[in-house]
This record gives sequence, C-alpha cells and structure tokens, in this order.
Amino acid sequence: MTDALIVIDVQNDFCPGGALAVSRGDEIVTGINALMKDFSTVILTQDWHPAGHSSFASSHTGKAPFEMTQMPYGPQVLWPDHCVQGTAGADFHPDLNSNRADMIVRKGFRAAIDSYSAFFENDHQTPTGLHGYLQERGISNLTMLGLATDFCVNFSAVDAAKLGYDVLVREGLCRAIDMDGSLEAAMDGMRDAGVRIA
Ligand code: VGL
Ligand code: ZN
Repeated sequence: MTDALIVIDVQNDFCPGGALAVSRGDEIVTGINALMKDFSTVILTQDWHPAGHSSFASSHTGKAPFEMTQMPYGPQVLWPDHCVQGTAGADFHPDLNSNRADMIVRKGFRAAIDSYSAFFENDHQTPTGLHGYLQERGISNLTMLGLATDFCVNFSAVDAAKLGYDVLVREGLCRAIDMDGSLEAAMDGMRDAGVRIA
C-alpha cells in the first residue's frame, strides 16, 4: 500500500516516429504493462505543452533544436516542438495500459517554464502537486521508469529522493535521449542523490 509505480512520459512523440523520438522508446511498453500488475497504485506523467512553448527551439529566433538557451530559471535545452496539448503526439503510446492509472500528472503546461520532473517545474520550486497527492495517500516507495532516462526520469527520481521517498529506477524499462554525455551524467546524479538503480 505504500508503493507506487510512476510511469514517465510514455507518449507518442517520445517513441519512434514521434517529434522527439527516443531511440527504441516503444520497446518498454510491454514490460511496463506487465509490471503494473505488481502495484496497487499506478501513476502516469504526461508532457503537456501549449503550442509555442518556451522550450521549443521554434519559439526562439536563430535557435535550432538541441541547442541551449538561458531562461530566467537557468540553462534550458531547446527541443523540437513536441507533446503539444491535444495532439496525437501528446497521447500515450496506444499499447500503454493507461486505464490502470489512478492519477495522471500533466506537466510543462505553463508557456514560460519547462517541467522535466513529475514533482517540480524546471525552476525547482513550482510544484506539480504530486508530492501532496502521494503524501495524502501515505505512499513512500516509488518505482520509476519511462522516457527519457536522462531528462524526465532523471529529474523526477532525483526530486523524489530529495523529498525523502525511497526511489528505485528500473533502468531496463527506460530509454534515453543521450546527448553530449547526458545519460552518464544522469546515472551519476541519480546515484549521488540516493536513487537505487535496478
Ligand atoms: C522530456 C525533453 C523535453 C522527457 C520532455 O520526457 O524526458 N524531454 N520534454
Ligand atoms: Zn517536453
């Protein structure tokens, strides 16, 4: 009863053919569905940006996807347009058993700020409400997986560990973007934060 499975951003745009495709991102869906059977609580996160979101390179003149920019809250990678609210790319992968979700956390819906973590936006301050939800339900142990290992899974797992949760990341049920060593940095950062990796 104190455990939850948190499935991060298993959405069409992060799967092959999507706008910000993560290599082999679709491979994890069957395994995630199977693992859901071991949990009484399943929570999904959904990247959910308005058109013209400030994390999109297309919103910044002279910038290309995967370049960096400086936001008021710090450095930010600029992405191809992805997971725009109400589009097919923002939908969960069609085979993901989204019916199992008790709760769907949407994030990245404020135009001026990106949100990798399921707990806080990229200013590390604005809460999504997930912590309050878990606390009210008495959930203290989190298993996390999904897309992408080095961005949304990483930020979510590190924030969860900092908030005091016992956190396990199932690496085999994650896939990474892996730009400029971001995967290795993320794995080190998660371990340093006390996240267990299986
Ligand atoms: C993600 C980049 C931009 C993710 C979301 O789900 O890891 N990455 N938006
Ligand atoms: Zn996004």
